[in-house]
Amino acid sequence: FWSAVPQGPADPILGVTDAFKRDASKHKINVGVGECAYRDEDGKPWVLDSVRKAEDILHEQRSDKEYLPITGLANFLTLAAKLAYGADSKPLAENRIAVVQSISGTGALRIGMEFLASFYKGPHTIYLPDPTWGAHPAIAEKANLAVKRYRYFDRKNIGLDFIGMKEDLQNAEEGSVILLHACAQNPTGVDPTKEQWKELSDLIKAKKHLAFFDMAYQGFASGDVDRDAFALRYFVEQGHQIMLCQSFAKNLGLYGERAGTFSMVTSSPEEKERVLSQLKRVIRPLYSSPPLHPAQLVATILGSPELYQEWLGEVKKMADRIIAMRSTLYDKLVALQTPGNWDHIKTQIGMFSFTGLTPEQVDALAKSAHIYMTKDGRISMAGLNEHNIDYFATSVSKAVKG
Ligand code: PLP
Ligand code: TYF
Repeated sequence: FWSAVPQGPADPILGVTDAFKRDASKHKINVGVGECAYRDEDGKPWVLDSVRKAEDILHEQRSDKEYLPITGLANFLTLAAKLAYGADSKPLAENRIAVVQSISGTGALRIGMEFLASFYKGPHTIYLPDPTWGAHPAIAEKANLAVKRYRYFDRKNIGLDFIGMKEDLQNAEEGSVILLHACAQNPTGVDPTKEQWKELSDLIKAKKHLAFFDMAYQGFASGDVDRDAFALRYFVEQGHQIMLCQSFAKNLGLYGERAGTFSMVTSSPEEKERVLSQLKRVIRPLYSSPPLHPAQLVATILGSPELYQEWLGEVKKMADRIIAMRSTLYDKLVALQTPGNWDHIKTQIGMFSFTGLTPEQVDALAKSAHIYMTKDGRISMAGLNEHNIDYFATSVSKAVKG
């Protein structure tokens, strides 16, 4: 039956981890993926205390294992929407946000894009930032949306290409779907400023585009969940009927549990009900209903004042450790008189840094220093810690000096 099935290409991000695993050196460092997950001071995965406590509570509760409704656990949906949109959100109070549980952020993207493909009256073209997370184009194509790119990253100045971005959004056909990373853009670590977000909101509104937010890192950028939701909430305040993919993989450290939501702002409770009825028809043939445990976990934490406060502290701790690593790496590269400007290491936001290292330098680091990162020079700051940062900075400095 299957003799003609060709070997599929390896995931370029996960390939980095394979190479890392094969390397026997004791100095080896993985700042590719695998380490896209947060790591503690000792380079170990960290399960949050708030999550452990929620698991204990759930264990005590001995709840049953009945199916969830197609749209997910009601209490979870309410709490998750409040976290994203803010407790004082107007459309939330007016009961006109349709929210469904999703298989983390990836599943939310698929639900949202399938819904667009079935019901969107505008052009079935989604504009993705260049560059963006590797899975975005594939998810869009599976949902039969045409993919176009808008300029986002200025490789020369290692920062936002705001002029290019505005030009491309301006020139896009009216009513196009624009995917925006809500904060901590993956892979560049470069976000628009508040003022730039305001301009983008005006432009997107004037062009009647639809803003489709991907929020995979709320809290991870600044350590403050409200500050990281600024762009999303501002757009909503300005009357955009946005769509939102929300992931709890990073900010709650629930990677493998697959907790998330997809939501969309509608114009009335009645419209919300119609939209929900169609979201159910997207979900039903995909996986029938979502998993119970991750929703219970998140709802237990967000719904308990004590666990919620504890979790906020833990998000801040993760973000602060990453910010501290940025500053240490910057200081070391400068102290080593590494040619070039390294300001971006400090100014970039979130887990990732686009170092500006060339593919040749990336190769050299793997061969001679056992340091692994993706070909585009992206590093995950979470892969660095007090024990390996000296070696990392010295090796990068050497690679740049050539
Ligand atoms: N969106 C972005 C920008 C991401 O970086 C990721 C994961 O790293 C996701 C979505 C989805 O992740 P998950 O499906 O694990 O929630
Ligand atoms: O960009 C990253 O590194 C994360 C993690 O197949 C990821 O989004 C990457 C690839 C993949 C699954 C997760």
